Amino acid sequence: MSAVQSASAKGQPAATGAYDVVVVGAGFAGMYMLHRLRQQGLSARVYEQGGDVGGTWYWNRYPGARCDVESMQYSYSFDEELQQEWEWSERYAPQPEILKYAGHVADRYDLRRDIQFDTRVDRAAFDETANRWSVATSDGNTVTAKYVVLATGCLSNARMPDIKGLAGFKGKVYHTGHWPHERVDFTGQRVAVIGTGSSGIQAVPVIAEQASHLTVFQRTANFSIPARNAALTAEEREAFRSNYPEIRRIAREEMRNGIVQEVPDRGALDDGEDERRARFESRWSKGGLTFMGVYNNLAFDKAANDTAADFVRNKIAEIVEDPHTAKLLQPNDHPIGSKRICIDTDYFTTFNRPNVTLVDIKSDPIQGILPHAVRTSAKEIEVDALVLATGFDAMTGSVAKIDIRGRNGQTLNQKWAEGPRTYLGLMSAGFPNLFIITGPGSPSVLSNMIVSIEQHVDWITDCIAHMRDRDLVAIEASRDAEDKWVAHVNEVARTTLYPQANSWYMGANIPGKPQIFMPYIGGVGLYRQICNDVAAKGYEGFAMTAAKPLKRAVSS
Ligand code: N01
Repeated sequence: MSAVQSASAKGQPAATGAYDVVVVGAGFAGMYMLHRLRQQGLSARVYEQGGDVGGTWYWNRYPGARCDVESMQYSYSFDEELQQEWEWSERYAPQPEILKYAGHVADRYDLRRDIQFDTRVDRAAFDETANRWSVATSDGNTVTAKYVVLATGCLSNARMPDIKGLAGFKGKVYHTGHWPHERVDFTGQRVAVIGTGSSGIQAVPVIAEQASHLTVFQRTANFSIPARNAALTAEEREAFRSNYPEIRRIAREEMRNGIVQEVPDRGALDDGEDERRARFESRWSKGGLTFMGVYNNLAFDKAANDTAADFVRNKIAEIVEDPHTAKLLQPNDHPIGSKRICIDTDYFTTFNRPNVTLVDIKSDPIQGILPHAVRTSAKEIEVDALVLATGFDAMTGSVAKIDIRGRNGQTLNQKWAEGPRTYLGLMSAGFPNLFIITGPGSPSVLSNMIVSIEQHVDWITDCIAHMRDRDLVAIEASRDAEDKWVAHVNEVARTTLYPQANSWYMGANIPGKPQIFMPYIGGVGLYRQICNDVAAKGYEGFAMTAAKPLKRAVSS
């Protein structure tokens, strides 16, 4: 079935002609963008590669997938009725429930009628005379729009590892970021999981319960904190609901990462050893991302960071019964939190199961995949299924797949060859009327994504309304403002321990990708203030072009 047929089969009209805005992606960013544009009376067309809304939650269906931000906070705040009516079942929502929520939002605001599914945007070119984008899609259509908004997601371009022989493997191969829609049952199978980031760490305990044997191939050990997931009680839900507007305001304005939590009043070295251990212990028992918020200097001071890292390493040694396996599972090559910290349910305990083996591929690298086995330099391990939990070409990968041409035909990929360059993460000089939601140079992946998405969408909507009200036809980031912003993003990152890890934040997981710290680490509150100030000063750092007056016809 062609994309056009499939779009119309879903009751959607095929794209016609000209729109005010084309939005790329129908995840949480694209859906809210569409809603806000409609409220402004603007015409919008959304293109989505997947078969339905949900973005990252549409694709990441692997066993054990759930959000690491608590569900009462990982949800839209733009409509009080919506946040009052939705009933989250658990502290951390499982993927199917988040996808159901996305579907509910699409129904509630009747979004799907302007979304064309199963359709990729292949090319977008800016016409400097008309000040319009021409957008070509995988169904063979081309439409035009005054603005293009990239709501392509930060972790949506799954990365297949370049391992010799992978294509010749005779069993099933799965990628966590591109999981089948049908239920996958590993019962009785010998399974290999390659990769121990957040996805692998969530999937391993669930797969271990099904598989006859599970072999986990670990290149880099990761820090992980227990989620302590549980059903939400009516009282817990009510505690949020009765105070939602204020909780959301605090998340937006006062929290670095957009997640309301206790704010630390001291650094790790301000406490003696016993007091420090007690505090870490209390956060470990509570579980979740807030572990890193116990002290205010864990992201900045290596000696402080070491105290937290040692605490977690000791926990791993206590949990994992085999001392050799425990040693391998203890991360020792990066500060805790400098790679995205993982949140798990029974990850380390899983290595006490008789049907689970850990293979350290740093000391015993994978040489290749055989038709029925994984071969390392020391051994061959027979497996029936391969699970690749090898991550994403993060933050820029999905944008790079689109052939985007701005002024003078320059492509965004050419411009970003040495690393992404944006002003505020929102626009890139030379690409007028092209907005990015949670792009590189904005807090995005270092924050509660929905808080950052709503802030970007609201800012972009206000900007478009401002342009319309003043009859302006183009907006573009200035080179100077962009250079200063890129320098600032790097400068702030350098004050932290983050650049010390080979993380996907740095692009270090993709061979050949320029290594630059991509997200803005200044915090969502400060960042929001900067964006608001820029707008209040008449969009300082952006050049805006007025419509040319129409030439009068000369009459004799
Ligand atoms: O990907 P990753 P992910 N041979 O890049 C290994 C979000 N997320 O999908 O570290 C062997 O973190 C790689 O090894 P190394 C979250 O923000 C959120 O797990 O490069 N191994 C690493 O172990 C997260 O950070 C949630 O040495 C190879 C792993 O694969 C982000 O998504 C859940 C390899 C990749 O880890 C990405 O997480 C899931 C190779 N060729 C994801 N190539 C929640 O909300 C890579 N690896 C809870």
